[in-house]
Amino acid sequence: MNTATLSPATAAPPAGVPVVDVDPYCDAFLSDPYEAHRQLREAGPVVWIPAYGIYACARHESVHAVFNDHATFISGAGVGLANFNQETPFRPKSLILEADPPSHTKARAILARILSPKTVMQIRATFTAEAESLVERLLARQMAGETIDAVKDLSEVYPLKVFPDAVGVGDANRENLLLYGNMIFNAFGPRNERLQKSAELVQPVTAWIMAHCQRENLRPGGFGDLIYQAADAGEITHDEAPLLVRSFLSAGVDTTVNGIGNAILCMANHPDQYAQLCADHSLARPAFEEALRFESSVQTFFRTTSKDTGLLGVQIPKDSKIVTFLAAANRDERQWPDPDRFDIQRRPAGHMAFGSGIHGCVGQVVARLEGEVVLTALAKRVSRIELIGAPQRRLNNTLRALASMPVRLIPV
Ligand code: 8QM
Repeated sequence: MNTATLSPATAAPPAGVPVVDVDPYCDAFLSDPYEAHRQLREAGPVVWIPAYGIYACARHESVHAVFNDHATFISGAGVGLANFNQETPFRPKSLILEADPPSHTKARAILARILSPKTVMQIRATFTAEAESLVERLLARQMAGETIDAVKDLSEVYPLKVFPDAVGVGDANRENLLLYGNMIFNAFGPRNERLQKSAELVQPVTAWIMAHCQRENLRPGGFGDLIYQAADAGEITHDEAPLLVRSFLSAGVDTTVNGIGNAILCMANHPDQYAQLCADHSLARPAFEEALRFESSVQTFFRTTSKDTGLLGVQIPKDSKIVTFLAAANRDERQWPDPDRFDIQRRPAGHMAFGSGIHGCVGQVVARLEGEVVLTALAKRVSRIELIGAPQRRLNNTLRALASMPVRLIPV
């Protein structure tokens, strides 16, 4: 891949904007981002990161402001570091993520209808049964002497079962969805070695993904087929349908895999909190929500300015890239009391883990369902989650991801 288009490290800092000299894509930052997040918040509502020549927001107030002015802070020029006004996107642009009104509005309406609360009511029983049977199988394997990995055996397994089932994708080779997710979330960052490595594996995976966006490979009545029904009804063209199905396969797996993985890790690291959940299963939803605030799956997204603008006292010229640190906003002491405390009694409404505004996660009802039913299934059958080895992170340019988490599940 060509690295010559990296924003120059020499880009002159704009006058009057605080400079924060961090590399949000180096191993140290990604391994433990929270101190650097604090530094970014402290420096001001809008700062400059010279290594990439970009503006950055890490406070809740500024992240919220960017997401809620979609006319100034556009998505159509890409929501990663690359500016699509200046370079070609690495894949055809998403019709929803990398789009602005009015075309975004049309795509969004279709996905919002498919991923509605009514749909969630229909899939709830199946999603619950799958979570319960998975936990049961893990306990049986553990009883037979196996060590359980809460990532490899649980947080990767569960979404890879229920979500592609709902979309209508066949069983074979679903792990391709994880390889694809790892690549596209790396691709929102710079063209570094991390992206390079994940992209090397991806060519056959991309072909598999595109094949599974075709109607003949999607179960009639599944989410994917419903996109084609919208095309039949004339809401989008038949050419656009596969690209919209691709959004399910891009956004629907690696995000929930890590949302669930991070939530389980929070529970293992905070046994007092897990005990509260075991005592009151109705805390599963707020517990998952707090885990999203505490360890946000998606750490960063970019916007591009459509015009010269001012943001909380800082002047930003047209066609600038601005990175929003969702995860830093979620630990902003200006917004949350004692933000570094994981507390499932907190009701963290207004967290930025699903974004905000017109691009706020359209699949969040399904994501929340998955998190809720997995935590409930655990709370019913497991009284304690003990780490029996150091959890390993999978460093990704955008995701707060896990590679492994060996655990002992203490049955109730
Ligand atoms: C991130 O392809 C897409 O439409 C798409 C890809 C990734 C996401 C969203 C949409 C936010 C989870």
